[in-house]
Amino acid sequence: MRRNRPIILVTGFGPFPGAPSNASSLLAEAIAEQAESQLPGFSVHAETLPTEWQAGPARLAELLDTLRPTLTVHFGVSRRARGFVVETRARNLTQYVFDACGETPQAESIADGGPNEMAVTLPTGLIVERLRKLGLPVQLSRDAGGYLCNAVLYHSLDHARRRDATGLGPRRGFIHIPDRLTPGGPRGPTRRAAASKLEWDGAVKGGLAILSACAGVGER
Ligand code: PCA
Repeated sequence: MRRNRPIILVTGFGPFPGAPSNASSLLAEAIAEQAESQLPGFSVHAETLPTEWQAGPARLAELLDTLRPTLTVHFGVSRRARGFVVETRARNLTQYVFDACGETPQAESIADGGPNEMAVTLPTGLIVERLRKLGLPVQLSRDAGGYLCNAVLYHSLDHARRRDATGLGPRRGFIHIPDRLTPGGPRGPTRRAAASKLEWDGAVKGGLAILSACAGVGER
């Protein structure tokens, strides 16, 4: 990582019950690798967060405190996603679902007394515009679920809110991608894989376009 450049943090998740390998982690790495040349003014850092109620948010807090990224884009997989799903808010709730180490959330809310919901601070409209221009499938979503993706997004936005009273803090947001996405193409001739409109190369290209849009790089 080069010093003195604004840092972009891109995260994916590790495996979790029902998802023995997680495409979001591979995608975060692939994006970061290519981003260094496409976003030369930035230092891009990829990280895989554990899909665990305790360790996931804890690792995220550590990364945000040490790297102090100007932009953070989180990626996670979704069974329902057919393309890029740009989340627009995080909600202060958890679903009683087992994580990668067999634990369940400790409470029904993420932060006791915290805001019921928080809006992401990425230019979501611009992201949609850029991805559509590339011919990639994309949609906006107001429901990031009740599992670790929503929890990590909530923690990420809450972290920015606490550290930055002006509300003009670092940009942070979340993108869901299809769970069947793999570097070699969709895994097996399943119906879900066939229904996914996003291929690996498009996912990497789209991921880079998302970073460029958020970092204020490229065409207006
Ligand atoms: N997807 C899960 C958690 C980790 C991931 O990749 C979710 O949608 O919450």
